[in-house]
Amino acid sequence: MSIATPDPGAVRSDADAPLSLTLTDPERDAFATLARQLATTAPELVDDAKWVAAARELAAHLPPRLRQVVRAYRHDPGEDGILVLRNLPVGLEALPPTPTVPESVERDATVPAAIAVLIASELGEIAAYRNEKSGALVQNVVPVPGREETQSNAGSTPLELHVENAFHPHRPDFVGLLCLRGDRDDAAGTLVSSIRRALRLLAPETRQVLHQERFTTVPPPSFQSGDAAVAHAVLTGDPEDPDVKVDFHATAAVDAEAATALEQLRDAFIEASTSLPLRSGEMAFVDNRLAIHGRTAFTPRYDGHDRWLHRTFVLLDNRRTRGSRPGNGSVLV
Ligand SMILES: O=C(O)CCC(=O)C(=O)O
Ligand SMILES: [Fe+2]
Repeated sequence: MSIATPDPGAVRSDADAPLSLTLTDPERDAFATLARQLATTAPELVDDAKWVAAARELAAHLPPRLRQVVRAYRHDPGEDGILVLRNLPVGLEALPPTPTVPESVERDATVPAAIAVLIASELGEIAAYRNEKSGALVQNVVPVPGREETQSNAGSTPLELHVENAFHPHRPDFVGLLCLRGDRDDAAGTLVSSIRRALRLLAPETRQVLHQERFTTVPPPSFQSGDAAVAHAVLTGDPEDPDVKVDFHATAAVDAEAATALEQLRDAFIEASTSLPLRSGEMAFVDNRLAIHGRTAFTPRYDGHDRWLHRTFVLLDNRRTRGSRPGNGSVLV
C-alpha cells in the first residue's frame, strides 16, 4: 500500500471547479487489495453491524489522497456540492449481469459493495431507511422492466430533480452513487445542480418566499409508508448560502405566490445543472443539503448489460439521529 504523502493544498486548486480525484493505477491497486480484504471479512454481509464496523476501521487505510479529498469535501462541498472519484477498482470484467428485479439491493459483501461502503464510511456514517429498499445499506440503481415511466431510480424516462428523501426529518447529508456499469449509449446522465449556483439566478422576492413555510413534500414511491405534509420552507439558513429541501415531483406550494416561486426555483436549478454521465469505476457524491439531483432518459435493454449503480447514504452525526435508529444501528425508521 502506498505511503506517499500528498502535497498540502493539492486537492483544491480551483475553488470554482467540482472536487474530483482520479486515482493513479497504484492507488487503484492498493484500494482493490483493501476492498478484497473487507469483502472477505466475516460474515461477508453488508448489513451486518460487525462488517460495517470493519469497514469503518479499514477506511483508515484508503489511499491518502482519497482521504484528503473526502475530508476537503466534507469541510466544504464547493459551488457544485459534488465530489467525483475516478479509476475505482470495480472490476467491470468480473461483474455478474446487471440485476433487473424491483427493489434490488446488495446484501453480499462484493468488492464493489466494499468500495462504496469504505468511501462512505470515510465521509461519515453510512445509513439506510427501514421503509426503503428493505433498509439495505447498498442499493442497486438499475432499470426495471415495467417501471420505465416511474419517478423512481428504477425508471428510464427523465427523473425530476430532487433532494433525496426530502420529506424525512433526517434526510441523508450525502448520496453516493458508484457506477459499476455505465450506460452503453452514454445517454444516462446523473443531473446535479446546487443552490449555490441557482441562487444567483433568483430575484430577492423569490428567495424570500422560498424561505417561508409555504410548501409541503410527500414521500417518494420507493418508501412504502410515510406521512405528508407539514408546511416547510424550501430554503433555510444563511440567505446568502442556504440549505435546500425540495423534490420537484413531491413538493407542492400551498398558495399561488409560493407556486410561482417554486417554478422559478426549478427553472434556476435546470439552468444551473450539469450532467454527469457516470462510467464504470466512477463514484459521485452529492451533498444533499445544498445540491439536488435527477437523471436524464436512457434506453434499457434488460440483457444484463444495462447501467448499474450502487447507492449509499451518509449522515454526519450519529447522535443527532439516535432517536430514529433503533438499537444504535445504521437503519433509520
Ligand atoms: O440514476 C441516477 O443517476 C440517480 C438516481 C437517483 O436519483 C437515486 O438513485 O437516488
Ligand atoms: Fe435520488
